Amino acid sequence: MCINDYGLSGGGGGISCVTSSACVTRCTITGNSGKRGSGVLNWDASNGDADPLFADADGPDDDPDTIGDNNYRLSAGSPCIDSGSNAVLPTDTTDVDRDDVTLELLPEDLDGNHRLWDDPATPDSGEGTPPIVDRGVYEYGSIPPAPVLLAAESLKQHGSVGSFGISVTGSQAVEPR
Ligand SMILES: [Ca+2]
Ligand SMILES: [Ca+2]
Ligand SMILES: [Ca+2]
Ligand SMILES: [Ca+2]
Repeated sequence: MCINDYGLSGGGGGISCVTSSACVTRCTITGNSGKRGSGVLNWDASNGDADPLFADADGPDDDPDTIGDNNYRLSAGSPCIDSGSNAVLPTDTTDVDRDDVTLELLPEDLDGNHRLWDDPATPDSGEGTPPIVDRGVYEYGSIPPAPVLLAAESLKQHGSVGSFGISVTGSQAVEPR
């Protein structure tokens, strides 16, 4: 979630607890302003407020409020790389990789690249078995999953003539042979 110059009614910053008590873990919130109200923001040591080093947070038009051109992908050295928690990855309820498996962990980031991906140049500071998920919706340095053969309507022996249909999933180019 990215919020720029956001003003809550009655004051507060990106997070303001009035009567509730929010618990925040493994998040990066930068530029947050003061707390108001009687609620408690449970902010543990896993969080941070360092600049996430987005590739271009205000986009080519240099305006953070025009989000269409803003680029929230991470840059090298971002504190968000390999610092998330694999345990809180949601399941793939909408089957983003179209493999008919919805009980697996979300396999792709917003670009369709591997959601769990290690940046070897960044020490892992997150939780889980490596590779560690990044904070945010993009995984730094990740690549698209390899195309997977989902089904073949029929199989032909080498040298035989005929046609059959196949379906694949993935975002890399596939060369029929
Ligand atoms: Ca912009
Ligand atoms: Ca990662
Ligand atoms: Ca799936
Ligand atoms: Ca790493």
